[in-house]
Amino acid sequence: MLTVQRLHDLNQPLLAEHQLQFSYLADLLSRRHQDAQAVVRELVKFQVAIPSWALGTGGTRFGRFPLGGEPRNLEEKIGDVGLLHQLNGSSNSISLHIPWDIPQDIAGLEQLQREYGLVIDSVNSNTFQDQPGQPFSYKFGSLSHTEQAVRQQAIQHNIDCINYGRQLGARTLTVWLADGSNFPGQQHLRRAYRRTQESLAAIYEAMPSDWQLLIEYKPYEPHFYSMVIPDWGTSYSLCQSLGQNANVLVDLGHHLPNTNIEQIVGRLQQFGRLGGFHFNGSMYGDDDLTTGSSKPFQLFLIFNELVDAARDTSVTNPLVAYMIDASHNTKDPLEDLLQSIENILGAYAKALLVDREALHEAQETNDVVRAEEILRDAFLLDVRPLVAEAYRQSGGALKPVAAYRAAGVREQLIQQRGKLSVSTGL
Ligand SMILES: [Mn+2]
Repeated sequence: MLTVQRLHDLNQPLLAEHQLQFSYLADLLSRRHQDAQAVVRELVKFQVAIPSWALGTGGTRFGRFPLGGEPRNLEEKIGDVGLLHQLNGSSNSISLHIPWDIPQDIAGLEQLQREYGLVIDSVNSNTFQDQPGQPFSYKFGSLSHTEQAVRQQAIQHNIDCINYGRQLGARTLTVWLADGSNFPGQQHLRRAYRRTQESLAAIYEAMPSDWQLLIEYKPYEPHFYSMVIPDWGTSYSLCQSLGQNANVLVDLGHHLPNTNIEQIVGRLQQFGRLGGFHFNGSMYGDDDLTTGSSKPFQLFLIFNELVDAARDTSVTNPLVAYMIDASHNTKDPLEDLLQSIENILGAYAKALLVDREALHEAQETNDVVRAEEILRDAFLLDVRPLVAEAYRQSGGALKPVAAYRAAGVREQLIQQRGKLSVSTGL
């Protein structure tokens, strides 16, 4: 952990320039009848959960190149997220993966969470790999498996996840199914769906009434001929069949190239079924790159839909749970997460600054060019002073990545945990 004094000292030399940039932008915005402080307040409120599996190097199926100082247990993972939260004030929650991070000392973990000002927001089940000592294999599926005993084992694992989560105050279970088939004819497509629906219903039944079940979809991988839940339509139909507390989770990397993700986001909000987000960056598929690294305009357009729906009183979508789901092989994972959050906040700030009334008018009068120009005006604005001001108001660093480096955090972590420590995850 950095001391308050250390953060203050790191900010001090940057402060004068920051204030100059912020007041210039605030002045510019007020001429457009927009309130910079109101945007900053929204940014300060915005929180993204950090997954317990993103704190070590990962990211490829072929090899890992640990950089040292990776967290060796859940307690150290909470410490890493606490540090991120200290630097940017935007990562106050953790998404737990079971069984990679089964909580042991509940009282100790709660104490740690309080110290760092963190909550455990969700638990993620894993039926995409076999665990040591597990009676049945998931090689041919889990919740959709042809054999009842395998399905029952997978259902019970999800119920166990709920029970772990309850002890730590979580209220969300996220299910991503790797079930599917690799060859035509391998799996009966309709029966696989029906079995999945029945298994999910059993999990939903066991879930406390103040919890929500988030169902993720993915078009391919690990199975390449068919996935049982390949698209948002399948997720949506499953949620509808389960009840009010089941909602769709959109993972940005889980789409075929060029899919219009912002439209999916808009549709799900229209139906009141957008439950959560997994942020990451994608060039081709589930690449798990830094959020917003290669497609910042797409990220902005997604936030534009989120802000638009949030301001539309006819939309009754539940509160959306924001999480990062990425894992990196070439970057320091903590720096990667700081960059992701910075890009997310930037996209959100720009979406908040879209002149929504003018856009509405342009759309309704079919003024194509004006509508596009309004979006571009907001997108091309340099909102970094707003994001930095949000960090500052949260007690964080004006430039989190630079502060992380200047404070020598990784070097300290290597000293404490060793060069060879390897975090659980993929
Ligand atoms: Mn995901």
